[in-house]
Amino acid sequence: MESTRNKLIEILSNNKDQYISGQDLSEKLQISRSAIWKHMNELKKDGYEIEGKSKKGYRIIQFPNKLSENTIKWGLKTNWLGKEVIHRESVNSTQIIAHDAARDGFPNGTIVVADEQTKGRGRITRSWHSRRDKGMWLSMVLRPEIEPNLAPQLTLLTATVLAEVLESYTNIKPQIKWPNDILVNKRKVAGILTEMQAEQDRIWYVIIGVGLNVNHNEKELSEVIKREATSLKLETNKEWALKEIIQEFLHTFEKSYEYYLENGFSNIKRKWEHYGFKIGQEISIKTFNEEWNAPFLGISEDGALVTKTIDGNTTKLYSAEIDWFR
Ligand code: BTX
Repeated sequence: MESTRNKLIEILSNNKDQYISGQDLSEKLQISRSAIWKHMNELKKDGYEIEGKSKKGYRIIQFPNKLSENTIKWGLKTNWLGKEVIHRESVNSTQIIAHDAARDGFPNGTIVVADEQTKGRGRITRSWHSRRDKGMWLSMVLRPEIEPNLAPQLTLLTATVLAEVLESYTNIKPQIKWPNDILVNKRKVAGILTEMQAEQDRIWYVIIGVGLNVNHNEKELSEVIKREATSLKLETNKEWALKEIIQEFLHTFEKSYEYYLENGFSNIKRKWEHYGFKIGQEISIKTFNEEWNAPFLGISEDGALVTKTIDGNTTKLYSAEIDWFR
């Protein structure tokens, strides 16, 4: 039953500019015309808008706002990213599902999307708050032919893609806080988590997880993260269609990723620095034995923070405690 229905949606999606007759549908799906009619009514109940015209047949006009494999694919302009979509209503973490998919041989460009995560992961042992239907909780399976030590560049690339999409699509002014928090008005709207399986000189696969707060109101950003987090809705006073944001993100990511694989990192570095939070300004730095103030000069090819030592020499930092908001 379920699979007939999915097939029906698929056929209608592929024919979106023209009508398809009840007769054709019944032949393709091997079910009676009255069964088709029943399916159509069910789809309408779920929020699909379907036009039925006598003599011409059926045509799909609008997908429901709910996410599903079909709604994500319908109207997606990519060539390979998101051609395979795994959508779940509720998962522990899309990262875990994506790792399983990658190990099971799902192709480069497979994406995993969930309405809700019950154990969303941040970096190290931190967690990521992923409320049902309120944000983009998405992981991508990628199989890049680059050296494993270049993988951090993919995180920086993802951050620039997110910043570009937010700026062009929602008209807000995002900034990237090193290494990869996306801020709007100094509050975190998105985070990125890159995980990989690799041997010394070869990447098996990379999973890039992106969490973006979209339609949360003040109350829905839980107490713990409220003061440091925001959502697109809070910043723009309007609700956003998750499906469209996902599609914009995937489309922009695919283009930037292909460009990066062909041309290297320099363009990404430039873009990252364009959005970089506090670039050119003084920051407070703390390493395990020293504390000092110095200008944030930019990022290096390997994603390190470029700054000055206490003696004034240019240096790269890979990890340090930075007080960004002093
Ligand atoms: P991070 O370690 O930089 O950020 C985690 C920290 O951010 C938390 O400790 C908390 O303070 C804060 N935080 C938690 N949830 C939110 C939120 N919704 N908005 C703003 N701040 C928050 C960043 O880690 C990486 C996050 C990746 C999330 C994606 S979602 C899809 C995929 N699946 C999964 O489990 N993780 C990734």
